[in-house]
Amino acid sequence: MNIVAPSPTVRTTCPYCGVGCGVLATPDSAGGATIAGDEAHPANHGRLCSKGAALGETLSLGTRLLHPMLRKGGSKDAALARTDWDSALGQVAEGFSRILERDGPNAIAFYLSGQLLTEDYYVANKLMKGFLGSANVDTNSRLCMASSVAGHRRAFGADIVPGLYQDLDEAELIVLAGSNAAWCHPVLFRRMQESRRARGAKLVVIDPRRTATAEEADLHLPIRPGMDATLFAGLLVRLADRDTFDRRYVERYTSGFEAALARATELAPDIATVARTSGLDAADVRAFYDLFAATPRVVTCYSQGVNQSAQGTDKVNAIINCHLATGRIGRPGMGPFSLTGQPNAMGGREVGGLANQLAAHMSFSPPEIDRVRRFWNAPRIATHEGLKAVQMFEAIERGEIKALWVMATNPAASLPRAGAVRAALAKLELFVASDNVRSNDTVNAGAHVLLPAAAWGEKDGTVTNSERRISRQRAFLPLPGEARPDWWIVSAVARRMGFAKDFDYASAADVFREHAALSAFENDGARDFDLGALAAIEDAAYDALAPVVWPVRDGANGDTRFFAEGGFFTPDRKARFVAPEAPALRGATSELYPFVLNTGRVRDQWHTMTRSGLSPRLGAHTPEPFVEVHPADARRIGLGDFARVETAHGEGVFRVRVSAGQQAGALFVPIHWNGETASSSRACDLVAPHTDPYSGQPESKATPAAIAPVAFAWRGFALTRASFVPPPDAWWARVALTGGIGTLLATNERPVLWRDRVAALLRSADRENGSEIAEYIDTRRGIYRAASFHAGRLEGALFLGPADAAPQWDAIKALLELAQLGATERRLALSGRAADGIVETGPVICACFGVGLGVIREAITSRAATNVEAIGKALRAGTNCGSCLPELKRIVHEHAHAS
Ligand SMILES: Nc1nc2c(c(=O)[nH]1)N[C@H]1C(S)=C(S)[C@@H](COP(=O)(O)OP(=O)(O)OC[C@H]3O[C@@H](n4cnc5c(=O)[nH]c(N)nc54)[C@H](O)[C@@H]3O)O[C@H]1N2
Ligand SMILES: Nc1nc2c(c(=O)[nH]1)N[C@H]1C(S)=C(S)[C@@H](COP(=O)(O)OP(=O)(O)OC[C@H]3O[C@@H](n4cnc5c(=O)[nH]c(N)nc54)[C@H](O)[C@@H]3O)O[C@H]1N2
Ligand code: SF4
Ligand SMILES: [Mo]
Repeated sequence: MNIVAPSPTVRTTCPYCGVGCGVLATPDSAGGATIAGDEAHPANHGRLCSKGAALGETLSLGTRLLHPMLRKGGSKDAALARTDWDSALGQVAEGFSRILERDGPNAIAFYLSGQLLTEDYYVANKLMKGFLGSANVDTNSRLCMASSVAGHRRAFGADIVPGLYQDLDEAELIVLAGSNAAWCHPVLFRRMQESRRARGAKLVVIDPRRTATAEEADLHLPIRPGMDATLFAGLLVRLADRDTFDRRYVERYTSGFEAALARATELAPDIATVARTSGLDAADVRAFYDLFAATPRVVTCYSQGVNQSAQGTDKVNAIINCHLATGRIGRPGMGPFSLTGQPNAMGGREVGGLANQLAAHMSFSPPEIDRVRRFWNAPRIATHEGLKAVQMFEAIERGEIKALWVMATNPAASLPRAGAVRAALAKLELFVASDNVRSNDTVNAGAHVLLPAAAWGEKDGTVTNSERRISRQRAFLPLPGEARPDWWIVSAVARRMGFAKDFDYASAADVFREHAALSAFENDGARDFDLGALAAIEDAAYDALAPVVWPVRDGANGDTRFFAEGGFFTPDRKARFVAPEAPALRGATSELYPFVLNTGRVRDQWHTMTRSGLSPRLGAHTPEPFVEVHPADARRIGLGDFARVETAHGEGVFRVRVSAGQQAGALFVPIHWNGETASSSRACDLVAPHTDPYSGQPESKATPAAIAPVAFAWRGFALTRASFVPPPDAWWARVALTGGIGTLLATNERPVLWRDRVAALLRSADRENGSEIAEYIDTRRGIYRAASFHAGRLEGALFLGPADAAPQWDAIKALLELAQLGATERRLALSGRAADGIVETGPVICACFGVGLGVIREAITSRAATNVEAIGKALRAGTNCGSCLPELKRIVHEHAHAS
């Protein structure tokens, strides 16, 4: 008898956001794992948000790229065919060598990602910058953290987040600027909420939209898009003429204060001017300024509403100015705090993965180039900055870059002007993509070589979170198929290009030691980023490495804060105040494009959905792409259920959501949907490529746009076991369901005409093997329904009906989960109506326990549970990860006001 040993639990780190929560993964014997929060991890103390908690649902191999693939003949229309590692690596090495020899280092580029591990990132950066002689290595962090990096470097002389998460526990005022932390950094947001409960800390949220985060705030400032620098300039003016001004700190440790104050006074002489330019109530502005001035323990967190702006760096510096002027930096409970997005956005910055950095927080000054060259023993080191992401893809478009390797990012869906990016990719002579999935918008833009990378759970290495804490990601699953870690893939190519001894790594630990050694090389305290104490770490100690905040050098091992007593990394060791330019959005609205299009995230999806999109739990919260519009605009334009949003760069069709939380004249579209998950709802097709002059980060939050109603006469859905391909002119959006896939449909083609597609829809609808199709046709009302059954279970269903009585799938989708349908359930499969006494679940609010809006409303109206705590007790909603607590509160509130 075989006795299967119980699988050990592995400590690892969540692969989603920059909070960097510790995760306990216990693999099962079927390729999956049970997931729990790690109570010993200092970032989350055991908590996980909805995305982290659902990680177990994203481990299946159905969409994975498991073998290297080549497009024969190099044409983008040729089919991809499986190949072996030897041929694939040979193609990549030979192609890069040939193009480098022929056209020089400006003709090649790597485009990397904050979802790579530090070790992967290090090896890719070293190969390109040290051995191929080009600094055309940029990363999706350019779209994400670049303005914070540039702002930190301008103010501090180095890219440093000065504080720690503990500061949020100790702050008395937390300001969130351009951050929807309740949805995007949920575990950290809960930590803030606890601090409010425990210590009465106040929360101010600065965001044009009334987000789930803003709803929780003591004060929400619905700022006019782009105007943050004015608001913080006004704050600087107020701080300067009060006793909160820290003259000692400013005189000893900073320079440039007078010039910054003079500019601030021009931009924001008084509260009335600030209120007028930033579209805020003067009383709110005053309340914010008074609160900030009166509260020494203040942390200002900021994220993409600040960074993703053509003046993002100025916004960052306008915030930092206020902390420098009050000396509120680097001490418990105070400081400016850039929230990083991706799990390893920070690690990428540490290795130098951006085109304007060289390595280990060194840039392109001659002594630094020489130092890195000697450390690497580099034959051909890059001597100047490379192209930043947007410019890199423009160079591809112009045919100047001829070979590109994309790793762990989906630029054809996430870069501004994504339609043009797709077209540009097709021009490449060599286009290599390393990814986890077989199909995404980038791969489908014509990649010639696909390299199967190890995914979360299979790969091993380190990531650094928002507070500079390095944590291990550890493997708990075997490598599937022929997948390999990214560092292994890059090293194998490097060896084939003739650099065998310099890329002779046997493990992630090998790479980490070299990275740590470089950080300490000729450092002696001159550079902030220093992992010297880890440079000789043994394999076993690396495997066991506990989460640790850098610097990690002898004499500084622990949770270090920076700058309480100066010590900046500028030549004179003083911080710089920076005078911001007058704020203005780069793209001006016009008669043709009168709206400002904002883009961002929803609670339960991650970026282009390649992983979160596999989870039925996560899909239930927001199953379809939408555009959010203010009620007055919706009325004026006569918007119905759907709208077309158009900009100078592209267009898309979205479900309309009318919300008073949106400003008049503004639109919001989520970034997640793409060519794999919807027919025509790609946010980045619409976005302008305007970039910040210092950081190169695009203004992804403010593109001039037009919106117009779109009418679909018929609506419905398909439920299938495998994906369903709707006809080309239908609108559709796809979502994972337990046991299958749901496709939401809208069409102008009469439902009965869809009958022709039923066979394709119901894959196993083959009477000979016992499948049967049942149909319901009502030509007068325009209703068509079909369901197919095989061996007693539901194989698929297609429901279409008039738009004003659109069929709902709530009751019927659960049938996909049943192994055997009884007579009632079979009737239900064709009627779609819930049986008496069963409440329709509606859109899922609590992802952890699958509790829908319908059920929550029913509990409130029946008075079974009328507040958030009681709902938790009765339905469990909100009692696990807490991501839905802000929404539960709103639902309770709405009912209280309605009744
Ligand atoms: N659920 C979920 N969480 C995520 C991610 C995800 O995909 N899904 N991605 C992760 C990543 S990589 C990142 S970078 C972070 C991003 O985290 P956030 O930055 O919090 O998220 P966003 O939704 O991009 O944008 C934040 C807010 O900026 C506001 N904003 C727009 N313009 C302005 C402006 O001019 N001024 C101000 N003050 N605000 C403005 C928007 O209305 C929006 O609510 O989230 C991380 N966490
Ligand atoms: N309009 C607009 N555009 C935006 C933003 C916005 O707010 N508005 N936000 C920007 C921001 S902040 C970000 S961070 C980007 C994110 O945009 P992307 O990075 O393009 O989005 P992802 O879906 O995370 O893409 C990651 C890809 O890498 C693969 N992958 C995951 N893990 C690994 C791995 O370990 N190895 C390899 N080789 N592949 C892996 C996944 O399958 C997926 O295909 O989008 C940016 N674009
Ligand atoms: S907050 Fe959620 S997504 Fe972010 S690291 Fe923690 S569990 Fe993962
Ligand atoms: Mo990001």
